[in-house]
Amino acid sequence: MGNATPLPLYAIGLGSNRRHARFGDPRSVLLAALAALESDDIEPVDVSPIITSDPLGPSRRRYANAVALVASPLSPPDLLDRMQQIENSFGRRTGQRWSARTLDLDILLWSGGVWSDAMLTVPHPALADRDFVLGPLRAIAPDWRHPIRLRSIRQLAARLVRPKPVDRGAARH
Ligand code: PH2
Ligand code: MG
Ligand code: MG
Repeated sequence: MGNATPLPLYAIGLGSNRRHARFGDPRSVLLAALAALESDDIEPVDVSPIITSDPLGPSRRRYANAVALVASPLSPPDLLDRMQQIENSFGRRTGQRWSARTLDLDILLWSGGVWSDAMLTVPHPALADRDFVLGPLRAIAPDWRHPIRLRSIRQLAARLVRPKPVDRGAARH
């Protein structure tokens, strides 16, 4: 195969708020996860800075979060499958939604646009509401256009920092 057709591009969100016995603190977990992602058919293109963020939801531990851009011929379900294998190899326990986790890998965006089935929705449905996602994503893909919101990541990030009056509770009907 020649390289005339560009490979699909994915933005992957990484999160951790638990130490790993071998890799160490959440930041080190993310670095180890990035190394684990790289393979014959997953090529890292760019990685954001790693940030720390307050937990959204019931967990009390702070998170390390980052976003990676990867090029891969895998379909969204096949990439998800690989990411879940990596989560499991890092000791992720399933079942408790939003509990403290050693490693969470989410498909955020796909250059193919929209994917929706029983297992997977791309873009990630909460992408535009989370600054621990939009911040790192803006650092590496500010001009990527959200295929449903029809706004760039830069625009979505700016909107989150300065909510429009209509977004505030008092203005809701
Ligand atoms: N992930 C969650 C729930 N809450 N909070 C932060 N700060 N970062 C996360 O990655 C995160 C969260 C569920 O995946
Ligand atoms: Mg997840
Ligand atoms: Mg998640």
